[in-house]
Amino acid sequence: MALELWWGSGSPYSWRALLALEYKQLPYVSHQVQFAKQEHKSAQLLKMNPRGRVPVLKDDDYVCFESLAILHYLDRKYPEIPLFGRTPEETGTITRVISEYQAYVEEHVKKVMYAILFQAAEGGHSDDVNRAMHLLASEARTIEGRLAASSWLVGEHFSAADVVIFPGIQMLLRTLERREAHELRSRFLPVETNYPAIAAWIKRVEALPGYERTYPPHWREPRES
Ligand SMILES: N[C@@H](CCC(=O)N[C@@H](CS)C(=O)NCC(=O)O)C(=O)O
Repeated sequence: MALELWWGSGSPYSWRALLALEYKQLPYVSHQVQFAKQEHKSAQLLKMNPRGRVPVLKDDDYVCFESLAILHYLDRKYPEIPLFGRTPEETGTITRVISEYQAYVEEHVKKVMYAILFQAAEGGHSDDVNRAMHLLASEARTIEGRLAASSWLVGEHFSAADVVIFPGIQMLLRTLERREAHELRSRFLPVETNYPAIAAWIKRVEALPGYERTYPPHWREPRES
């Protein structure tokens, strides 16, 4: 039986699962769910993931959800092209970099995205959002430092650290391009000037085989603003 993945366009967590499958060169049946039609809350999906969220992976009878769990499952089940390192030390560092991202970065990305996409403020962002941007700029400096020293976030190979962090950074950059973010973006954009090593890393990820199949389809459509 084939691997099957249910995913949504623009979901950074779904993007992780897609990147992992493509990087590991695993054939899979792709089921894009339409958030607008609430397809992620269908009986079939709720049966697999009672939280009604994507991504959801199915491999024969085994169902896995939560993007990080999916990455671990795929790596244990299909170890040929590893995502969690080739040595215990690499595994430790990859896991640490992911943990740091989850502990110190992700909530700020979400805060900025929420403020720009859903509160649609044109200016006068709250202290909270400005603080989140300040913290993000400092965390991005750390990531920039890692990428100035090596091609990938950990070691000489693309890894789960890149898979986890890349979609979050892409979401942030896309959010900052919006008109409503004009007061927030100056520290970040253009990324090539402010964070040249991150910009070069984005290009390296984009050049990976199969990357185009992971790119959120609705991002190719013209934007409202
Ligand atoms: N912690 C989960 C988060 C999954 C998640 O929140 N997915 C969002 C899309 S980005 C979703 O399905 N949201 C639908 C909803 O909350 O109703 C993971 O890592 O997979």
